[in-house]
Amino acid sequence: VGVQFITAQNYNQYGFVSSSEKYVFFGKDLAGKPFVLQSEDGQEVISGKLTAASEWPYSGTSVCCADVSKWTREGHYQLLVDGLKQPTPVLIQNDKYTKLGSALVKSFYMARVSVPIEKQYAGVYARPAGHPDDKVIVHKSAADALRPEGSTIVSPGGWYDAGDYGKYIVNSGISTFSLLHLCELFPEYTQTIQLNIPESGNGASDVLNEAVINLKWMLTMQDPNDGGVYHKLTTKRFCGMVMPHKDPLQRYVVMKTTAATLDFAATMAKASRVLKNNEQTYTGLAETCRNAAQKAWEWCLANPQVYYVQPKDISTGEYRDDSIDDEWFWAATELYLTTGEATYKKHINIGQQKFTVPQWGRVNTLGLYSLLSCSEGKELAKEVGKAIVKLANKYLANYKASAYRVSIVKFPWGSNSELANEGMLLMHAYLISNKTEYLQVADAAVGYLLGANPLNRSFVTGYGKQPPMRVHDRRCSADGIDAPIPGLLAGGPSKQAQHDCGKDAYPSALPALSYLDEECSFSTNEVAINWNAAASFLVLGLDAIYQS
Ligand code: G3I
Ligand code: 9MR
Repeated sequence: VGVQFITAQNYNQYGFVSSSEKYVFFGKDLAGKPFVLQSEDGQEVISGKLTAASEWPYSGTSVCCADVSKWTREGHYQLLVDGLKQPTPVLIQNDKYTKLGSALVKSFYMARVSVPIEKQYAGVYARPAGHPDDKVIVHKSAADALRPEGSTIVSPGGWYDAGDYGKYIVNSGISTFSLLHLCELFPEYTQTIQLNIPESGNGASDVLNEAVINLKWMLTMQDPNDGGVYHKLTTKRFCGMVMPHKDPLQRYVVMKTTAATLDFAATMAKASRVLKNNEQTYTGLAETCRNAAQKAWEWCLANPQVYYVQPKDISTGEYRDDSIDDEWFWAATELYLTTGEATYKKHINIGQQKFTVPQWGRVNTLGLYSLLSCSEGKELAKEVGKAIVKLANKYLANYKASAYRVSIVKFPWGSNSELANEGMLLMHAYLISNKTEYLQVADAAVGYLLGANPLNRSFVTGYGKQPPMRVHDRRCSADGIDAPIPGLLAGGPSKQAQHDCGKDAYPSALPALSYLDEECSFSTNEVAINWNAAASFLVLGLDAIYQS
């Protein structure tokens, strides 16, 4: 199968921010050609030459670029390149990233479970309530004397995980954290974000209001008898491509695990700190979260190595993780920052951790982010700063060496979220060092996600010239509306499950080109809360910094 490289220009289709680096990429045949940037009335504003071409091994394509970074004035422009008939429209945005970031967070409202999604908030995407989750069966793997197999628990609310209708604690942890962290790091800015959700105007920020939806569900997943937390709430198998209220399958809570309970503890402890500043709106919730976190921690001390094992009769998402030193670190850190108690502090072993770009199963760096943003973490600031900058420098180097000026070099399942998390890391390096080059790498991640990539497409539904139209999402497939729910980030190119659309369906064996905008492509075109949460942080975090 031939590689379809679109020689047309690849660039941020949403629009550049005035202060960001602005690159427009072209095929190698245009290397060195002169270009001019013109305003709408035909006036030349800057001119220059395209760079020499260089190859991006992940797409096997060679590109050069026009660098129009030095032009910062907002407006609509045209980029004309010698030898190219079509001009490239270039937009420098007035509204920075507020609209895009808000849409990314608004998608969490659209994914709410157990409540109707109402017209006044969701327009054409309004739908009846799905999954009441008021009689969830305790699966054999989760049964004990007080909650025997077949008994039921009440666990409504929260968000659907992804294109499926499961609710998974491990993935909820990092997703909820990312929204909470935005609130903790940028409290004044997040107050200005308006999502038009039922809670809007209640005094708390809408980003927090949305996070609280999932937090409240997470609380119901803790067994009050012992503090342990169920790994997931799920059907035995994935249902068909039907609307939420049409899913006929029985739901279960499955197995308590140490990973889920630690992620729960970390998220609850983090939430407790943020909610403390919102007592008026959420009276008592901060304390509830803190107590739940401590109880979860106690369960983990008594059950330190209970790893998830998928029961034979269950085939939905696993979120299995057998190396949980990073979960211990994260939970201990958040609990220490919330309580100030020495018993947690002694588990904060920065020197013994191998820090990585966060993902659902790699969470220790989330603890570093929290240490950085709390005054209680000050005494560790130097060590924390060093660890973050060391890791960030790897991605800065990737960016500098990249033909597409982007830090991504790996394309696992959800590669787009890998990149969003890299951007989130680089933003923290910027906050520590004040070096703008870190910020540029983060901004370039937005550029790639919105079109500066060899596929020449945006990966966010509803945004950019060529956005995903056929995401793997049951709601989007079954609602009878052509355009998918807006503000969803597609997982992105990956070779991890190229069988999902049948043999030879993918256009290329190269990782960055291994993407299909097809419903069958759950390995590249599904949506998921952890991916949207990382993108939300990236886009709104940059917006907060640009506006400060
Ligand atoms: O941990 C190994 C690592 O040791 C190895 O080097 C690497 C090489 O491929 O693989 C790693 O495991 C990968 C794992 O994610 C952890 O990163 C698996 O190959 C990979 O298949 C797995 O993908 C996960 C996928 O579910 C399949 O289980 C994605 O991260 C995860 O985001 C995705 O999550 C699904 C839920 O299960 C169900 N709901 C939808 C959601 C999104 O697709
Ligand atoms: O829809 C499911 C998606 O949420 C998961 O990420 C994916 C991998 O576990 O599986 C999808 O479900 C498919 C199943 O694995 C195989 N049969 C087809 C299902 C829907 O396309």
